[in-house]
Amino acid sequence: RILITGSLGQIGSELTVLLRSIYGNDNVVSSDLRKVEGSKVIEGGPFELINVEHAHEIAEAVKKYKIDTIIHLAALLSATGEKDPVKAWNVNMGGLFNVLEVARELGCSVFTPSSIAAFGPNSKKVKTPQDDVQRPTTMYGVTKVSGELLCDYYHMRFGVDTRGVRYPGLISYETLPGGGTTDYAVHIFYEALKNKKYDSYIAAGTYMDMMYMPDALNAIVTLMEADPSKLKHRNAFNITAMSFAPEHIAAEIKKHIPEFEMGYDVDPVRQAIAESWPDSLDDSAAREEWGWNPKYDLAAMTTDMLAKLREKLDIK
Ligand code: VAH
Repeated sequence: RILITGSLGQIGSELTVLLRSIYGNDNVVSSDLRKVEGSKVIEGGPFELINVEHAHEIAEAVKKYKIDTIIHLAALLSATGEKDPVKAWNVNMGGLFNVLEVARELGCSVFTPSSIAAFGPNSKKVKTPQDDVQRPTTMYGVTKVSGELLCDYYHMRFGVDTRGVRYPGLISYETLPGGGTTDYAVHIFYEALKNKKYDSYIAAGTYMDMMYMPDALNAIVTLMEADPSKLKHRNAFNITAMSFAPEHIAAEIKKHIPEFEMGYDVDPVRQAIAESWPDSLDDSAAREEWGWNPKYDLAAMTTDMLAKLREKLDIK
């Protein structure tokens, strides 16, 4: 059985539904800090209230449901983390440490995501290699690098089967992301449909790696089912599907909504975070070691996002 932490988040809310469709509702236990009545995550199968800063709550759920795999998603993202770095450290590192300790004691595998945020200003900017300098300048990035090292340690020292990917910005229509830097690429779709205008808080010319949620979810299933003997890396595979700047996604949206107008109202804090990250990743290691192969590029994602959001927002 699988336990997912942070099930009500941007990734968790969709991963829970997907894994239940693959492995069966009762084999996927969702959890989060709080309950949201009526959410598919809660109605569709077993749910537990878990604060990942409390190790015993994780351990109790693992014992209760005989969990063998923990997918640990509960974390504060980059912009939120800069508003409260102490909380970001406590939740991101405290939570991960607790998950790894429970996994070590009770024999679970662990998937937890890292991020392009694990790189910093002196990492190679374009086609950042799988193994490169990592001196991130956000607390979120510090927790991501530390998390990668902690997961490697628990694998090396205790044999815990830890795996993970470095996600780029994730774009989806089910659940709004909470406090990321890349989230302009999600908000732009809502604004384009509702107001035919969007003022980007990230400046033109600022490249970041991005990925559509279906590819992001598929990466978790494929990596967790991969033959471990083929994995030279483990916790921090670079993966990406596209790299673009705000003007590129605006131009793609204009192909569908010609009257859409893109404006800029740059937020210095999130702009500085974005500029400290790579422009693009080299994801050849993931492709070679476990067959990573994204399906959605900017055009395909834009077409699907607009169609799904028109339905969700009931906009013709
Ligand atoms: C953020 N969406 O913006 C997250 C992600 C690579 C970006 O880590 O913080």
